[in-house]
Amino acid sequence: MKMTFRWYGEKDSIPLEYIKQIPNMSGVVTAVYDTPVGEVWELDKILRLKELCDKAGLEMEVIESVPVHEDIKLGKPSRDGLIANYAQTIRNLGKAGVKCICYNFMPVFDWLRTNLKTVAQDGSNSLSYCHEELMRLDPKNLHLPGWDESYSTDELNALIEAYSGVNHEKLFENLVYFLNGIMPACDETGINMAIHPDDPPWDMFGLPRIITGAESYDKMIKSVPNKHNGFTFCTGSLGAGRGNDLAAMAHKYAKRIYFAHIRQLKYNGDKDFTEAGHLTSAGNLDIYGIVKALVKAGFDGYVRPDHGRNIWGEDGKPGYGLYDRALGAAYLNGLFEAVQKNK
Ligand code: CS2
Ligand code: MN
Repeated sequence: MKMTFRWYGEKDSIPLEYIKQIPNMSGVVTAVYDTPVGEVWELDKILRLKELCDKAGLEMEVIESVPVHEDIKLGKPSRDGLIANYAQTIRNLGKAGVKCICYNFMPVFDWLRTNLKTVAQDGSNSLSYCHEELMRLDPKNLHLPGWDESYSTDELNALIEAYSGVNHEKLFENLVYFLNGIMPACDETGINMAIHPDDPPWDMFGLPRIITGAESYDKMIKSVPNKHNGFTFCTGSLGAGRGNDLAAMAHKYAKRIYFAHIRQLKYNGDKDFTEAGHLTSAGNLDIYGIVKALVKAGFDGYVRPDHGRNIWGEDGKPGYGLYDRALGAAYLNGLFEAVQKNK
């Protein structure tokens, strides 16, 4: 296992030096943020990022994310050119020593929450999701926490409309088409693709979501058996689906899980949840059981503490402050060490 930490590049308020000071930190998970989706990431930009990491004594072996253009998900004719660009980005990342790319295939939106700063009794705050509140929003005039800067209302409506002809099967076919198009670049560079599950794992505003649990994992492996087609096992995303047995999934897919995002949820009702500190005792997911299942089944990938709370007065990017994620990393280091020694 290699412990990593997400870093939003030079604009991140958390300096690499601080990240390096977290015990057992092998590297950062980052991305080139100023290239429009669909265009090739220039080698120079990638190497500049790598140089910053090198100087801080941190590896840059994991990228999160190389975003997938909506035209690829929609299966538009322009997709072939966009897939060729994606493959070129993979080759450029390979030249910089990248080993794993996290991506997702969610239409229009990535993660969805209804509140980014839900205050807990102890004064900390975290992200939360309330299904009823989301259902009350006007789908023609959507304003979602964290997404208002990404699209204008017209753009958003046009994009949602474009998906009316894309059901779950079609979206999955488009994913397979995309993967088959990039696997040669992965074979050449040795890079593993690690799809992030849908967050939360159910349809939203009539938009299909297809990476929701064990069935989706089986279908993906069957459709694209190449070993470079693998998973980002995000416990918070999958764990919002009450039917997912995370320890069983961790055990079954350990060798295809190239990247693990570990975080905790506290359930409120059937679909609702609030994100919590990483400890097993802080929520409903058995973090210890998940780590144990991963280790016992031979998991050898990258791990990062996923979303943390804002604590100690920090006003960090929602989910991505320094303190609680550092505590999460420390806790996960302890769990991994204990489980490994008892293996
Ligand atoms: C992440 C996702 O912050 C988060 O919620 O887990 O945004 C993740 O980076 C993407 O879905 C990966 O493509
Ligand atoms: Mn995640």
